Amino acid sequence: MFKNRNYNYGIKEILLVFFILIAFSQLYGQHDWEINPPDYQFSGEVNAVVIFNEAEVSSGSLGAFLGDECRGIANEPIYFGPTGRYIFSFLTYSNSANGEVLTFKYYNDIDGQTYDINETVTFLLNMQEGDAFDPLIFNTISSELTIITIDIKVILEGAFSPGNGNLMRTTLNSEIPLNQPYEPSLPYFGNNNPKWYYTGDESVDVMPTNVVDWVLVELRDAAAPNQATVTLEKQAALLLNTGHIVGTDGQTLVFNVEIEQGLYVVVYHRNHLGVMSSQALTQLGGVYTWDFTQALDKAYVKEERAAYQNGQKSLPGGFFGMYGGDGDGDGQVLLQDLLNVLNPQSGQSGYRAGDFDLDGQVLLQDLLNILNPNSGIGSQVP
Ligand SMILES: [Ca+2]
Ligand SMILES: [Ca+2]
Repeated sequence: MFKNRNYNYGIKEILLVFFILIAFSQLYGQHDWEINPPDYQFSGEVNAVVIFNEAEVSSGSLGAFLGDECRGIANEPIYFGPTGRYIFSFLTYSNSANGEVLTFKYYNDIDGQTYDINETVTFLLNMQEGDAFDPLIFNTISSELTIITIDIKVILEGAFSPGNGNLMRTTLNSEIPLNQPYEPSLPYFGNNNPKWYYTGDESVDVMPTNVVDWVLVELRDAAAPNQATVTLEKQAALLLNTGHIVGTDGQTLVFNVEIEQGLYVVVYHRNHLGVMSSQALTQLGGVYTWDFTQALDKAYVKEERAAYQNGQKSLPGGFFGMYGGDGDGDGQVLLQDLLNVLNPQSGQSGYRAGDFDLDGQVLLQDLLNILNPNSGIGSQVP
């Protein structure tokens, strides 16, 4: 009896310490990992140190995962006196006695970021992977995200009107929406998949008077332009009458990306054909610059279209710009742009897809000066 009471008291004490530990650990872990151990039949122990920036960490949290599913959490490492190392010691869980390959993430409480761990552990019932004296070594996969600035210059054929040091007119300025226009309701004039569809929330409080229109800037990373099909990052931005593209803050565009091979830039406009840089951009003092307006071959042309050299259009005065006339955003100037876009909007004013010359009205000139001459042209963006 006496022994029994003593025993119960001991459990309560242990539980109290346990709950204090849990409460305490929750002060540290700002990650959103969760696990409910009773959901699992089997467990196995992992003891590891984490290397971050070439040094073993002494804080933060370590999580085990199967896909997106959390399978164990060490909310903080334990200091192990004999070796002076900080060990993440925790149970991982599974309903398969063996064979599941667990991946790991490290939550860094100092920068508030989560990092993938390079190593994996194959779960085995009652396993003990590593111990305090000889822990597993987990390496964080370093993130090379860097802030870069991008200075792009481009002309929209429809707005082209050089003079007074500028390249385009801003006739449409008062009609330009304050929110980026690249997330229209679909289908967009019969097209379910506009090339430039983008759900970002870029907006301005007031549209600067030197803005021609919104454009969409997309960065790609590839070893060669014909392989540049994977998007790194996109941003809706403002095209100025000088041809320069700026962010909604009026400053040079800023991106936070990891460039592994070569940086290619794509510029889209809602009713002009997109263009991609024909070469990887190089940087000078952290600024990546590309001027599409200087030469025809600044815009990439697919290999099978090389003979035509029509990645963009030759304009009067030795300038080069994006072809107008793609009203439905499918990357081609075709009959549908006349039938589905221009014709139904004929005579309308405002911010219209069929207003290819960006003068605020859908008129015969949009057909005669832009759509007809460009009929049959397709975007060369890969
Ligand atoms: Ca089209
Ligand atoms: Ca017009």
